[in-house]
Amino acid sequence: MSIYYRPIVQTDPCRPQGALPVAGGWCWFSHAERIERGGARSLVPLTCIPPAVLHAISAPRATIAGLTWDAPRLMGILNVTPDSFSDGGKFNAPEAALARAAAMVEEGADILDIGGESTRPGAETVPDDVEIARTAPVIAAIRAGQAVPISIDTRKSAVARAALMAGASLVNDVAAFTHDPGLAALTAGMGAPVCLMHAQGDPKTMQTAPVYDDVLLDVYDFLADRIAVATAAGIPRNRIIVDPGIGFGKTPDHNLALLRGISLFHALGCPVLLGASRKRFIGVISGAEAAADRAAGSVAVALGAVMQGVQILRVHDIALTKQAIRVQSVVIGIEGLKI
Ligand code: HH2
Repeated sequence: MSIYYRPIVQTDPCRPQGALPVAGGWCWFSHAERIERGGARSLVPLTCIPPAVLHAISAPRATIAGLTWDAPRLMGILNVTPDSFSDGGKFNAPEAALARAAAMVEEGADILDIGGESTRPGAETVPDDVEIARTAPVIAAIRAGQAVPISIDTRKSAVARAALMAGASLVNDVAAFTHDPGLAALTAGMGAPVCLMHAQGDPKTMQTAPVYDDVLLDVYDFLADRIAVATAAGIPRNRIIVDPGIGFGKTPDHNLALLRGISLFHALGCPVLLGASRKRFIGVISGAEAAADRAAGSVAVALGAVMQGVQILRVHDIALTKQAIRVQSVVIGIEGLKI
C-alpha cells in the first residue's frame, strides 16, 4: 500500500516549537495529512512522519540557475509563437519579443520562459527547425543584453540544444522527457537544470477525456518516476524542478484537486513550479471568457500557491503578481519574505 504525506502548510508568525520549515522557505508545518491510496486519510504530527519524508519536505533546496528559494520567484511567459492561447502572435517578431523580455525584467521577472511551440489543447507539433528558428535567435538577443536566467520551453532535444547554446539556463519540458527521451541525456550532458511537468497525453488530444484514479496521487507518482528517469540519465536531483501541469490533460476539477493538494509535491524534495496563469479553468470559475481578462483570477491562484510554499509561479502578469505577493506577505506578516 502506498502512503503519502501532505504537509499542512502554515505561514502564521505564531509558530509552535518543533515546527519545521517547508523547503527551508517562508512556510512551516507541524502536521501532515497521511494519505493511503484508496484508503484512509488522517492528520498526523511530525513524530508520525518517516524521517526521510520529513527531510525531503523541509530541507532547503539548492540554488538552480542562480535562483535561491527563500522567496517565491516569478517566471515570465514569452511565447514566440503565432498561436499560443494567451500571447500568441503578439511577440513572435524579434523586436517585439525583445521589448517584452526587457519589460518583464523591468517589472521584476526572476526568469523568462521562452516557448516556440504552443502546447495549448488541440495544438499541432511544430517541426524542430521552425521551433529553433523562433526561439534560439531571441534567446541569444536577450542574453546579449540581460543576465536574467532563461528557460527554454520545449519537448525536443534539438530545440533545447540550440537554446542552451544560445544562452538559455534551464530546460522546461512539459512532457518530462516522455516526448523525446533523448532530451534527458542532452540536458545531463550540457549540465542544465530541468523542470519536469506532468501531462496526460499529447496537446492535440489531452483534453478529450482525461481520467485518473486519484489525480493528486497519480501526478505525484508520475513526477517521482520522472525524477528517477532524470537522475538515472545523469541530472542531479538538486537540479530538478517539478510541476503538476495545470490544464495538461485535466478537467477543471482535476486542476482544483491539484491546487488544493499542491503542498504534497514538496515531499519530492525539489522546488515546485505552478503554471496556472490565465488558463481556462480560471475562465470556467470566473466567467472571464477571454484569456486576457483572467489576470485577477490568476493572481488569486498565485497567492494561494505562495501560501502553500510553491517556489516558482509561471505568469503572464509580472507586476500585478509581484505587487499582490508583496502586499499579502507584509499584511499577514510572513517573516523575511523579500519579493
Ligand atoms: N503551461 C504552458 C506552457 N508551458 N510549462 C510549465 N512548466 N508549466 C506550465 O503550466 C506550462 C508550461 C501553456 O501555457 P502558455 O505557454 O501560456 O501557452 P501555449 O502553450 O499556448 O503557448
